[in-house]
Amino acid sequence: MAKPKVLVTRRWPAAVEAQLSEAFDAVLNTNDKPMSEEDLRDALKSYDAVLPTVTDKISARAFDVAKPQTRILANYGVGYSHIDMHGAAGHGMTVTNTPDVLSECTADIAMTLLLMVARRAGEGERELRAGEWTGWRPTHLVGTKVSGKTLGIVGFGRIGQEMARRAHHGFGMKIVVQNRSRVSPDVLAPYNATQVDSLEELMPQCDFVSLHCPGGAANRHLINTRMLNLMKPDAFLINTARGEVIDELALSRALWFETIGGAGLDVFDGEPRINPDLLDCDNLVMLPHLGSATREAREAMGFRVVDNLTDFFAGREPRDRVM
Ligand code: 8YV
Repeated sequence: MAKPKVLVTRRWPAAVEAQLSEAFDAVLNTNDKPMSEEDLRDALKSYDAVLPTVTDKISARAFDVAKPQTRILANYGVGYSHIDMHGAAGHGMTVTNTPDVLSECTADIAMTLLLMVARRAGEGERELRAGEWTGWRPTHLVGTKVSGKTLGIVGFGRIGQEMARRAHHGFGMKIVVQNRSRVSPDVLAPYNATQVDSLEELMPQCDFVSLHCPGGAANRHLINTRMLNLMKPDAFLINTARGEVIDELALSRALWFETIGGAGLDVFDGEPRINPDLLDCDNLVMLPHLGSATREAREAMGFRVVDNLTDFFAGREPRDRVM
């Protein structure tokens, strides 16, 4: 029997590409550029499986194909808001993702941003590299103590829980959680966390707020001017979820006018384009979407995709089916 024809849209870790090439008729996108909507649309016509990443916007228009060949979209990553799920559902496609294997590394990056912005590490590095450091002085780049402070976690899935583990056990932080559904007491207990009913309740009591909810239309601009105004004037906002969750214009104003203490962002609305309003804010640390960027996580994500595909084409239920 012919092997399923599989499109890998970006370069993946070599060990995973090798396995994909062995198990499937895999086509590797060797130029490693984001695919256009047109190319993705064509891909749906000719591949049994498409393996998108966050840079592949599979919009409603891309699904406007009479009889697609594609039966499964095996996403490389946990977030899949770049895939129009109605479009995929309309063609009865299966969609899978790669949860668990990147939770620790993504929480590490959220913690990195939190520490960097609180301790003004980004500002310090920029100053030093610019040759502007004039030496130690008691009032130089004085930041905010992290230990013992209150951390609000928006979205208490796997990554949110890993963030709580680091913050509570490593830094003695008090954890407050907001989640779309009720979190079981057993899940809150290890971090001595309390759940609140709304963001309105969470924002004013936190020294740090870290976003770990899904992106997509439902959460677009969840953090807007109104929410930013509810934050303490010296509180910090961290985003390793999706750029669209924050209204970046509202955030740039809050940073510029210092109505909040600062922010740390790993993701951006319309990335890799960065809203120019953000670039001038000193109290902002920015990273280029590094959440899962470790050798270990990226390989594990790839092998998880291989498992999902293998199960799907063998007629078994893929473990990470999201639709
Ligand atoms: C991935 C991420 O690297 O998994 C996710 O949702 O945000 C990233 O860590 C990226 O999505 C790959 O497609």
